Amino acid sequence: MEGVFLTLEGLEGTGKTTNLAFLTQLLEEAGANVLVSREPGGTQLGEALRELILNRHDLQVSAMSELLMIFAARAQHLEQVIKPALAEGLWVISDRFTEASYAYQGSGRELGSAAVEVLEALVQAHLQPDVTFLLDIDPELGLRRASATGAPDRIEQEGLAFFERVRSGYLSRAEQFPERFKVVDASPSLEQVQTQLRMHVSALLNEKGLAT
Ligand code: T5A
Repeated sequence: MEGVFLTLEGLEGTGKTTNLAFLTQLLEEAGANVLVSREPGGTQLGEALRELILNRHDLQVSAMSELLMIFAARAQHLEQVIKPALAEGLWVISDRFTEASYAYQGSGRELGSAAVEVLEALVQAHLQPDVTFLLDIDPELGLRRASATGAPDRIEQEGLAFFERVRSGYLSRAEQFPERFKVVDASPSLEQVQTQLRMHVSALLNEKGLAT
């Protein structure tokens, strides 16, 4: 039996971490076996690369090097964690995946989508998430929320214009792939955000034959 692959995307402070727990709970209550992971990360190599990408403020990292390290982490994550879990029939939720590369490196760093597409084809072949939840938020509000959670990492130190480009990148991908993306307005209260998520998850569980 093949599992189900869900990804959670959005700007910093949009509520991914908070809502990951909520999604997991909804799925487990419906009887799904859930595996939660994250990118960059999810494996020992991926977590080491994450540290280099986000927290080594002493290193110079070009946009292309950043993209390649993220895909190196993703290749390991896919082989070691995601594919085996899907093969076992688990529901895998990844806190960020390739849509973040289109949004942050393709749009934010202005590398363009073609560079991301080449690596996506090489690393993933035809594997795509079944559903991508995009928590959409105005960057100013997202960054304000994120600033409450600790010191900014290397990417969080970017200016507002960068995050505006990231947001437009996400939204234009959502327009391009309306079947896979579920866009959720992340600006209202947590309760209102979770009402929207619950609606999408109920539809998905029905589609997969699991009662809610
Ligand atoms: N990256 C990653 C790339 O550039 N390319 C890639 O391909 C990939 C995979 C990873 C970084 O790596 C980059 C993107 C990122 O810069 P990350 O670990 O995913 O970073 O983390 P961040 O997005 O930085 O995580 P944050 O913790 O900042 O944001 P979250 O998880 O979206 O937000 P969360 O849940 O921690 O919430 C932030 C605060 O807001 C509150 C929460 O309680 C918390 O205090 N909150 C709300 N408050 C009011 N109303 C609501 N609706 C709220 N929802 C949450």
